[in-house]
Amino acid sequence: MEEVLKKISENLIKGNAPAVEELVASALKEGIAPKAIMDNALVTGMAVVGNKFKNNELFLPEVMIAARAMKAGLKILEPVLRKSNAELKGTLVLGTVRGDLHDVGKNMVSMMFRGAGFEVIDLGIDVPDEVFVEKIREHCPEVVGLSALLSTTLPAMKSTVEAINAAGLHEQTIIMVGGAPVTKEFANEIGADGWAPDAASAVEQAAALLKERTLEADR
Ligand code: B1M
Repeated sequence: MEEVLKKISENLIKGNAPAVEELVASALKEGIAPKAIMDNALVTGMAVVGNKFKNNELFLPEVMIAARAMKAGLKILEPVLRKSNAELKGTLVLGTVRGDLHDVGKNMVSMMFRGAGFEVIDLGIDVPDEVFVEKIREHCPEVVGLSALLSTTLPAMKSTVEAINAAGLHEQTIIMVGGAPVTKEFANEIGADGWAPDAASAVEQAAALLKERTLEADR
């Protein structure tokens, strides 16, 4: 691993947000690809934090500080990714479902969609079903993205999909779901259109589903 990527990872694990911000900026200046910085420094650092948390080597406050450092790094990467894709491909309404406060992964999904040319309406965390429904009505997005990180909030994801169906809004939008406990089988079971294991594949999957829909409409 390049030295600067290793340093970003180490500082993220320590929760040193200013250092992460500075190092991400200098990695970009060195010409390292934004995706490499994301995958080989930020995500790898956060994975170490996750494992340490699981093994009781780190506790909640330290995890929160590491998450803040991750966000500081993402903030620097986002405009760079966005600049490379100016053409608007559609709108994404995105949020972490009710009861769930995790937003690092969701923010990465937001960033990748923005980078791919989508306008992203980010509803934040702990989003109730009715807010998803209201915002879909308001923005008529091509894609709706639901994120969940807790096995205990999977039922909230199911109930959001049900609420979108009940409001008659599913025909006009593609529902994508993801997050660590969300499997492809679960996505099928709750009637989501797409599932992706990571932020980059979420964009690819949404683009493929949108293309499929356009072809169907043309037939
Ligand atoms: Co929490 N937490 N947490 N936590 N936390 C987990 C998720 C956990 C796995 C840790 C563990 O025990 N090993 C565990 C869940 C167990 C389970 O349910 N199976 C857990 C727990 C138990 C809890 C609390 C209950 C702890 C407590 O209070 N006792 C509590 C719950 C609070 C709540 O939500 N109501 C809690 C709180 C927190 C913090 C607030 C301290 C903090 C969140 C800060 C924040 O997000 N702003 C936190 C963190 C940071 C974690 C870990 C360590 C890291 C999560 C993360 O940011 N990962 C996590 C352990 C782990 O994941 N190893 C853990 C990095 C991120 C890049 O990955 O979010 O998975 P991820 O996103 C990925 C993919 O999942 C995917 O793309 C991203 C990568 O490209 N993806 C999508 C995500 N959304 C997608 C949507 C898509 C497509 C792909 O389409 C729309």
